[in-house]
Amino acid sequence: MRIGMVCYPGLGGSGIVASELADRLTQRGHTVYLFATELPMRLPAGSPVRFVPVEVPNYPVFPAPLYTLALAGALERAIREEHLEILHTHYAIPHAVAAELAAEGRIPLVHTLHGTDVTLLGIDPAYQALTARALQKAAAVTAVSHSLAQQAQRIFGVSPQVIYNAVDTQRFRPNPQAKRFYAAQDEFLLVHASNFRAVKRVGDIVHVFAKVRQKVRARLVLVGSGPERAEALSIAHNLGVDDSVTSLATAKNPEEVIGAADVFLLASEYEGFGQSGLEALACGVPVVATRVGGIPEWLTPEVGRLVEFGDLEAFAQAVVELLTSPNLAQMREAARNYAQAHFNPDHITHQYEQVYRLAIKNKTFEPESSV
Ligand code: GMT
Repeated sequence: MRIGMVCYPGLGGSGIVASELADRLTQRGHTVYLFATELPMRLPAGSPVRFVPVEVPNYPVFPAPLYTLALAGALERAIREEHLEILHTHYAIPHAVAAELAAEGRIPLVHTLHGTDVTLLGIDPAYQALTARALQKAAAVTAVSHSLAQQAQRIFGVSPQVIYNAVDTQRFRPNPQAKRFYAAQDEFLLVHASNFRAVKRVGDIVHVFAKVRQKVRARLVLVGSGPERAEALSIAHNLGVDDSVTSLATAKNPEEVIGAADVFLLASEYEGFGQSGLEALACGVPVVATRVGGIPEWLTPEVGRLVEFGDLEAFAQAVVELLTSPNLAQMREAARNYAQAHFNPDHITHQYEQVYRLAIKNKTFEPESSV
């Protein structure tokens, strides 16, 4: 198939899912054009995916750069000149509307919902109606968890097919020998990785860490960067634990740190799926996370603990319980086996291929009316 794929290029989970999927599709013989404003960070070096940069020209008359229109223009051109057979967008806003504008019923559209495109931006009156219309007209809509699919039904009136995210267990693997770079021999290593947006509640992670430190010797590594990073570090300072907190803002290979951890922490207020937690499991690292969104769909008691959002005392207790559990080694092994068995990239790529094939076969995407 000749597939067009659209994503955001930064450290966000949807860009990671899209880039890795695009690459795997090329390995299975498809031609994939990946549209983004910059080369997506997780696109493997040397990948045969054809990256199409979306240039967003600005002009003093415009109140802001016209990303949606520029993207639609790039997609329209590729449909005509590269003969795309299907277009798959990641993160609905504004990609679903841009794709519809570009395709006008000529090729089927598939949209994957990831999280805040439904729960936060999806309920914004500025975006809701047009996004709902675009999703309803699509050949297929998928969501990364059942929880998110239910929200999409309520907010956009669509019934997405659930396709869980995959994890690359070659890349995300145990790396215990690196622990010595971050913690002393008698210290536990706790790791959190994210894009430090408010929804990730990194401040809560630091509060939890301070509580854990009252019980066991431990260090915290914060991997990644974003708007809440400075605030999180200032909380560490105010709580007097900054000496035990390391911030790796520009880690190129987060898996090397995550793979060295004893426990991974995810305190989010919401997660459509929670990709970083799954990556930790693949590294053989048990996860303590909040019971929100799609997380309870993959975080089982055999590989981690769920705690109620905002209950920092219970969070810290769960972390200490795991760290001091005689079953920790067993749990580590179980975590990796579980990630390998249930979130296998080949299996998940095949699920998307089936969605594409069906969409192309059922060509029910003619324009509703033509002028
Ligand atoms: O929805 C977002 O916040 C953005 C999105 C992204 O692009 O970073 O992240 C979402 O997609 C990931 C991949 O499917 C999920 O693992 C994340 O849970 C989800 N983030 C949120 O829902 C907050």
